[in-house]
Amino acid sequence: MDRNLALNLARVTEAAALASAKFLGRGDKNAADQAAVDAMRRMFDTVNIDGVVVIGEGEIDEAPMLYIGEQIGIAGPDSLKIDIAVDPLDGTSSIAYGRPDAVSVVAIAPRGCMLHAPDTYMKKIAVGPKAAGVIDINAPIEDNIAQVAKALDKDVSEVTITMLDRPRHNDLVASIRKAGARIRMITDGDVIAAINTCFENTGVDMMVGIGGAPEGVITAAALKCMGGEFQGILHPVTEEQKRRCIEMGVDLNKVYKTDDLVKGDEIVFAATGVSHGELLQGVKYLENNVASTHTLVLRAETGTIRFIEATHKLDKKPEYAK
Ligand code: VTB
Ligand code: MG
Ligand code: MG
Repeated sequence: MDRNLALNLARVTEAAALASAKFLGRGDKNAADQAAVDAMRRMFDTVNIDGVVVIGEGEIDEAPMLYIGEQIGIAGPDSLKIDIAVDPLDGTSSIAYGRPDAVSVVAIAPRGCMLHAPDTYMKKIAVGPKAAGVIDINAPIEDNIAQVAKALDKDVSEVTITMLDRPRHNDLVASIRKAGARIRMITDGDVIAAINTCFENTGVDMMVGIGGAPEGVITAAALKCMGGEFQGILHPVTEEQKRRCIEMGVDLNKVYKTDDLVKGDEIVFAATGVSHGELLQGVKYLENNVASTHTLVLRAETGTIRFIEATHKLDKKPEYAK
């Protein structure tokens, strides 16, 4: 895969971040999401790829842009055939209510390498590279905690687990407390929460709990690039969601491991901070109509982890990208 695509992916998430950051704290999550989707879609039109959206904003009839199956990029006869997974704004509520850790994310892999995940919930567990290989989503949480503590050479009381703050996690919380580990709750955004496990300075060792399945694929792409581990089990709630899973040919009992979600190592991933976060700074507005962005770019082939700090002269940008 052309390594320069990595910079183009950063451009795509930067554009979505710049467009949606203006809505911080303004109470309108749909407007923020729409701005991110529009900007991302327009920027993709400048990239030389033959892409198909595999993880996107929904079905063709419900999403005018970045719908599943949409052709993306300026495809020529020599352009790369790829699968694209996008979440132009993960954490729409975080933006609407001025909370941390909203991000814009994109992952790509060669055509046929990404799981077509239904828009249902997924039970998830994720760890960084030092604890890769020791987790098992079907084992009791206390066993996973013990394994991770051992792998990280920490006491159980020092292991920090992050999860979405939702009533559906009450039992999980009780078991973790009983085991004696620490919990860091997040209001939204389990993609960046899982990525945080790969960076020691975030203080987070493991991400667990139930979140979106499409985001599970994107998370797996990121963790694979960094040598972390992700496991997920689809968790449809309604009959309609179960029907959708069966229709899409996914196995409701299967543990989807990192490699099942994204095959091979020709993977490129980019995430730009929209609101302020532990790992990525949010978009900031500086003097003279300049804005700054902070982006994480990953490539699985080489394992390179790159942070890109950019300043953008907004007067010089096309309307859609500012
Ligand atoms: C969101 C979001 C997460 O899962 O909360 C969601 O913040 C689903 O959970 O990042 P709820 O329906 O309880 O909000 C994610 O979108 C992604 O997995
Ligand atoms: Mg979204
Ligand atoms: Mg999302």
